[in-house]
Amino acid sequence: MFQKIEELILEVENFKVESREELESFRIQYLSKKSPLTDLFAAMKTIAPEERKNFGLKVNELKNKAEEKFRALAENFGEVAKDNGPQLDPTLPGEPITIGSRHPVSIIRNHIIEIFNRIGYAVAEGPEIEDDWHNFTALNFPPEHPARDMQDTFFMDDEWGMALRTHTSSVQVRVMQNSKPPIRIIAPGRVYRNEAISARAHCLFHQVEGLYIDENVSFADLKQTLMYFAQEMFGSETKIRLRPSYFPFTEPSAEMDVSCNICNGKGCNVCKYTGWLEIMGCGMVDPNVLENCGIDSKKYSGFAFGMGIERIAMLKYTISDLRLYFENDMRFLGQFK
Ligand code: 2NL
Repeated sequence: MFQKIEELILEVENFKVESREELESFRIQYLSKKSPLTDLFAAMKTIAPEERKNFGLKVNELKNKAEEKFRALAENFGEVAKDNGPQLDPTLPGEPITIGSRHPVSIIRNHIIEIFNRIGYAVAEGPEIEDDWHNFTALNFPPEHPARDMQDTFFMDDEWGMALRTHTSSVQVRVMQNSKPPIRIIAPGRVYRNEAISARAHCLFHQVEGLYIDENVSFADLKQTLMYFAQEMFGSETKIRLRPSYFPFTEPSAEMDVSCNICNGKGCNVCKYTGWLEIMGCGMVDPNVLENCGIDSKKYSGFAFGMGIERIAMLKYTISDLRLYFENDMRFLGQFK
């Protein structure tokens, strides 16, 4: 038996392979089911136990030699095949790739960021899971204040009152605590409310808030900044109007409307025949808020504003249902390039 294996090893070593056909006969002769290897492995059982180990080693040596030779030769012929001319025609047009597109919320968010970058606003970010102080107390919502009811969110039952932030004002609070005026930032991001999902409400939406603090910042600066924004976003003919409003963190406060860009102010069902569309809230930062965040309210003043990105996108693209933003329907998403 051992003698036979030695002979087979020599045969493998000396086997001449000069073509693909010869390589195939080598494979059939030494590596296929019909090769002596199959019989040798089967014979293992019949070998006396004290000789079995050596026998096994020898059979494996044969197997490895044959496999190695086959692998090396196959590679060789592979090389030759390439040199003989490619199987692949590189002049054929490529497989078409479907190119994705940005989500409308991302497109509008980037556009808002770009508009404010141009006038010196930097982007600030912060945690979506926020403590009670940064989301409410610092912003002049004392515990038990009724304005907290309007911003019901998802609370954790812990000692800090951790909750999903209801606005990105909490990011601005952190910036005020950690830096000195002048401060000029916008804070884009996800915010949460405890709302049943409908065409007009969602428990998750996206906001951009802005904050400008320096010496002598006035309501006129607020108005001019927001007019610049409105005209960059909706077109240079856009008019704005400010209506008095209330927020716990600003005084005075206002809602800003832009002239309806669908009917040009003549009245249509999007603007409900008023000619105006509400797009954001704004106001002068309440001195209490500045003091809470370690800024001297005698020396500094500032304005802040906040808008919902979905709302701006709805007006730009005439999207009628908020749920479309979150359903990931490709027929909807593919329309915004
Ligand atoms: C809205 C209204 C607003 C602010 C956000 C703000 C932030 C700080 C201090 C004072 Cl740190 N104010 N933000 C001010 C007025 C309105 O958002 O309707 N957002 C969707």
